[in-house]
Amino acid sequence: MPFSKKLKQLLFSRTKKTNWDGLIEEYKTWLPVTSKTPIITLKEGATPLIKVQSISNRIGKGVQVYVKYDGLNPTGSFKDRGMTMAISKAKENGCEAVICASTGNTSASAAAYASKGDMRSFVIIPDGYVAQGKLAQALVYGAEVIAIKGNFDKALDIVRELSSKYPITLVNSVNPYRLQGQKTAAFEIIENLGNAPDWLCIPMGNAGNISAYWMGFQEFFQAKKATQLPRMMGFQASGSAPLVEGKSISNPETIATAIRIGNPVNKEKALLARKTSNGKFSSVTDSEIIEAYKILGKEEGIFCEPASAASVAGLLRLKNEVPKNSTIVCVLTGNGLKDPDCAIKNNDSVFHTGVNADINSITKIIGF
Ligand code: AN7
Repeated sequence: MPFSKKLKQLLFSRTKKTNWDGLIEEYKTWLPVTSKTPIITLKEGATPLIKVQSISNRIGKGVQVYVKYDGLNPTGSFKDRGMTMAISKAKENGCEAVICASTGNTSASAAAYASKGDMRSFVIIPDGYVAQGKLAQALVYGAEVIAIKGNFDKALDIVRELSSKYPITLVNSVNPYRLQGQKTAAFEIIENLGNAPDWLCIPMGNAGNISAYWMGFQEFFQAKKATQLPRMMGFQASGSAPLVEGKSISNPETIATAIRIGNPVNKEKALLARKTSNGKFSSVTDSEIIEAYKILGKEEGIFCEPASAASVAGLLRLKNEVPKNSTIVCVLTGNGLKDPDCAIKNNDSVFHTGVNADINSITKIIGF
């Protein structure tokens, strides 16, 4: 090859891609995007699957438990997977403003991606029931925040009506692009494990995520990228368990405010996932949630939010039903930093305050 050509090649060849470019770029062929879709991304996805020995040990029987730590997405929750899709499609369709109802995480994610895509965002939240970190995010990302005297279910009714009457795109999980983006978490799990797990344990609020995972597992199974399908094990907080009880709850209550939802919009999809996967829905108490939350923090160094710990609490509750030598994945949907109030109230650590700033006082506390 002549030197000039070689030089040209060197100068103009594309640099090797070593960076993760976000889940739409990675899974394009599996998603409803075209070359015309503007990809609005914060490089979400590719979150770690972490073995949690302390949970495996509590179950025994040669069982291996992993957590899919989706709290490591750009805004700290799994919502980013769905939001990159929903906002990219909204942008493609010429939308200028988006709206959602939210227990917190959806609002943070919608606000961030809307800003990235140069759109306005409006978020309706239940006044006083959104964790501080999530509220802080929505405000910093530039959303217009509307806190209502009513719960999430009421807020969702309102945004559904608004978006049907006015030119504003709804980005709750009734938006089908949300579930499309979220299904990629199942793809990543299969790629990491080399197959689907035996059980997938997941918290449920509106039940969008469990429906999305089931879609993802089925698609990879049909494409022969996995030789089995997991049982879909969905968990709700006992004070907020419409899918377990089989009826809407008008005043849902739980410490896990993210899943304080009484009338899940994706109910039918979730029930189908349970049926076709031979899955099971159960409830866990707030104290079981906090117990799992603490174990993950102090024995694994993993800080998740209370709603996420419901997946591990649920697995521990169903311990006796876990098959020998099985592989289980629990989904940790959100980061613990989202809810600092819960963290400070619920831990077993010793916190010495007002300590004199001298070495003797501190030496004494440490116990030398
Ligand atoms: C941490 O942000 O509904 O069953 O408005 O934030 O798909 O609803 C949050 C839900 C689990 C439940 N874990 O997921 C909202 C919202 C965390 C969450 C769920 C949520 P879905």
